Amino acid sequence: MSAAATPSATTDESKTIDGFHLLLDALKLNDINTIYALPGIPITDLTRMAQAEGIRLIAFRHEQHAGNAAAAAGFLTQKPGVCMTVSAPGFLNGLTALANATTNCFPMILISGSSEREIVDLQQGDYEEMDQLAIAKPLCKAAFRVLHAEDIGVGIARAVRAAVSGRPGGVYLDLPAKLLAQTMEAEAGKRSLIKVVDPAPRQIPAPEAVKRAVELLKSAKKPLILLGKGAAYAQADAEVRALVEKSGIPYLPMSMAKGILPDTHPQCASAARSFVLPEADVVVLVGARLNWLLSHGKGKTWGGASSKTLGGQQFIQIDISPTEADSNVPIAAPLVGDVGSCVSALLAGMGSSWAKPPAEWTSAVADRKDKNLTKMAETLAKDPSPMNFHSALNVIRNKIKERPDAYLVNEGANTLDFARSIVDMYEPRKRLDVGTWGIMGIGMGFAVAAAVTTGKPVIAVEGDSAFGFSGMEVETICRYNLPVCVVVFNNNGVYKGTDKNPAGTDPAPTNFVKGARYEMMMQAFGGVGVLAKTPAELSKALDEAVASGKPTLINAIIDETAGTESGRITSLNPAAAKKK
Ligand code: ADP
Ligand code: TZD
Repeated sequence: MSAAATPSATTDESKTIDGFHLLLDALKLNDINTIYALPGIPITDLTRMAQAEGIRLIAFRHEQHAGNAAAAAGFLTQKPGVCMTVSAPGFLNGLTALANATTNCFPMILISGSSEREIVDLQQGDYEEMDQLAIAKPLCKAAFRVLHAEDIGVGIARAVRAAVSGRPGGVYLDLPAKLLAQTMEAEAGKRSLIKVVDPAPRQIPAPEAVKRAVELLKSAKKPLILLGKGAAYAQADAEVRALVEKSGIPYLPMSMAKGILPDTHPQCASAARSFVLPEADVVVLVGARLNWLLSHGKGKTWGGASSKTLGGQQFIQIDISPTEADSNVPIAAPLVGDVGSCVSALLAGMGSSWAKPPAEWTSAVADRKDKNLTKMAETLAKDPSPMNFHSALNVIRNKIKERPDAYLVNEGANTLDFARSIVDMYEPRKRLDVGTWGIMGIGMGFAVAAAVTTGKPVIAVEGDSAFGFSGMEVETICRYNLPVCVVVFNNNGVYKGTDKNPAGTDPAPTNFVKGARYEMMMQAFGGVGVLAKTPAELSKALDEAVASGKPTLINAIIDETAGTESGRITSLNPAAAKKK
């Protein structure tokens, strides 16, 4: 460590170390080489020193996007993504991302500077005073505060372990300003740091649980495998593929599990989703929760007579969290452990002479799928003017087919729902989207993280409303010259652009300025901006963006009457008692 970069070590610099450097050394010792941050009191020097110490520092314009970047980096790398913020408002801005990461089971650590404990605890009115630890606690997996320099090593070790072990999630680490300037003897400081050993140990399922699951699967006449983003996160791609192919069972990927096997795989049942869910008799959930995205495992989606009734399926659930089973419907065969270990154990239990599912089932699925794919091909072949979601997404679909290594970031309502079914993914963990909460605002943060952690091209397909939540980060994309192409699906509003205010001259709540020139935002910071009104123009601009790697924003003009309110989740809108 260079003595020059240790401004707070006063007397004999070579023999002392301060909190700033202990923290950076602890992160480096645990292979954390990137920090997503927004500087200010008390972490400005920390961000500078991180750079001086060889950590990549990506500075954002708003903490939520730094936090989202950290979360996506955690999902992609299985290492906790680290976000650093200032106190109170900066911390709160980062907290949404931390809570979202926890909801999505992504490992991240939010490190926030905080004001002086004595003043905060007596509520004497400090600069940015807030009891951040208390506020963070209920919103994340774990929260810690470090008060003494000699405990920094333990603090980082606990944060890393809490983030990645078991069900991954977000961890908050509170660092009062005074801590950073504390000094201690350098050798003792070095000894106080901990390199965590095996922070996310494999968790092997119990043999009797495996046997139970194999027996149930053997009895199935219409089995189905459902892959979730836990399976994508686990990076057990070969095991999952072996399970699907050896068993011969049709599978359905949740949106961020698309690409674990290519969506064009013959056993992929995505195009027959509404057929396989109610029809299946035994369902193997692999890293997927039976939450709202799967209609809680019951009701009409699953063949139940009403919204609360069970469809009669039996479930095998592979999950690292022992409390996930039975959260919505009874789980006949829970398999608690990591996806790699559980799937390997299932494969071993299935033996070498596994009978494929009855042809009656697999051919019924294939028939339904073919029918729906033919219908989809007809829709995609149309070329309406102005473009609609389908004709614009067909361009994205072709590009990802040509460049399966590219990342697809996706948010919006119709833009999200249509892209999920139209754009096939071919490689694991290439699709990053609104996740479990269906949250808007992840776009630019996720795009930056994908570009920074992999260097691959990133295509962010954004509803115009969705883009607005993180749009200022196009400056960040330009500043770091990242290979990100943002495609804004511009239909002049939230969902659609056609709402009218019946009672005045103000725009309706879902209206935006018509004909907005989003591409000029990218141009303002030196990137490439293109207005695209046809699929040919969109395709040309996308080709150039991906080939050049230059920060690009394509303003894709979409028919403002296309799409529906809330996309595919219209039914979640509460119905007004009195219709106007
Ligand atoms: P999706 O939204 O794709 O359906 P969810 O986020 O609902 O997926 O579910 C992911 C599940 O995966 C969570 O219940 C989580 O506990 C689990 N999970 C995360 N990582 C692992 C892992 N390595 N092994 C097993 N399960 C995991
Ligand atoms: N705020 C946050 C943080 N998350 C949300 N999901 C919403 C608000 C509500 N919301 C949706 O669920 S989708 C959406 C909002 C505001 C934007 C839809 O408009 P869009 O997409 O222009 O992005 P489409 O493709 O034109 O429908």
